[in-house]
Amino acid sequence: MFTVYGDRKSGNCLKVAWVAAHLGIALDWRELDILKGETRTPDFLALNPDGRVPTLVLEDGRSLAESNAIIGYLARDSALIPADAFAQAKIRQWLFWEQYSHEPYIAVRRFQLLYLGRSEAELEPKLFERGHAALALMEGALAERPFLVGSHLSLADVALVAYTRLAHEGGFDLVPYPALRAWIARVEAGLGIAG
Ligand SMILES: N[C@@H](CCC(=O)N[C@@H](CS)C(=O)NCC(=O)O)C(=O)O
Repeated sequence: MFTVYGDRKSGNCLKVAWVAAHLGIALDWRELDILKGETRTPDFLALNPDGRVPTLVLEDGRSLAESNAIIGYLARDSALIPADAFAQAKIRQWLFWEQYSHEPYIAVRRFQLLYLGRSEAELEPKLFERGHAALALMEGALAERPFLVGSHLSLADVALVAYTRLAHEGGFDLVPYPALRAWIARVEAGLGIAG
């Protein structure tokens, strides 16, 4: 069985829990509290020198970090990754984009407001501007198709829904993004997670 070190407040960690549940993969989930520094202990750093969750550990002791690498590994050979090479490349496009152009604004703003207790005035304006730019880009894509890649739920949807569905907790109003809201509901239904 796989062991996963994670924090259920984290969208990055929830991606792993959702993919495993969706594919019927059993996980031994070890909950760590990032706010208490539990990812920076010597024992945990021996597993992942980057000191972050999620971290997956295989039965033979090998470990894997980075949420999108982990879900890609768990979902290999599943319908979450279509066989078509271009569709696979599009999924990777969304996964890289999520880490560079979406999560650093939407998830970080949520973390600073919700967990660090900062006020809106204390936050860098760039987080709000670039977060909305990411949401607008997704709205444009989802106005044309039901899922990010093709017409079925894929790993791209799992990765992107993690923080998009929590964007309101980061101060992002989703009312101006109707296609995005409909997509969130579709992905939540596909993954069987509460709306
Ligand atoms: N790019 C990484 C980000 C991982 C990450 O930043 N994890 C946060 C929780 S969302 C964490 O472990 N923070 C604790 C720390 O930095 O000590 C991924 O997608 O897995």
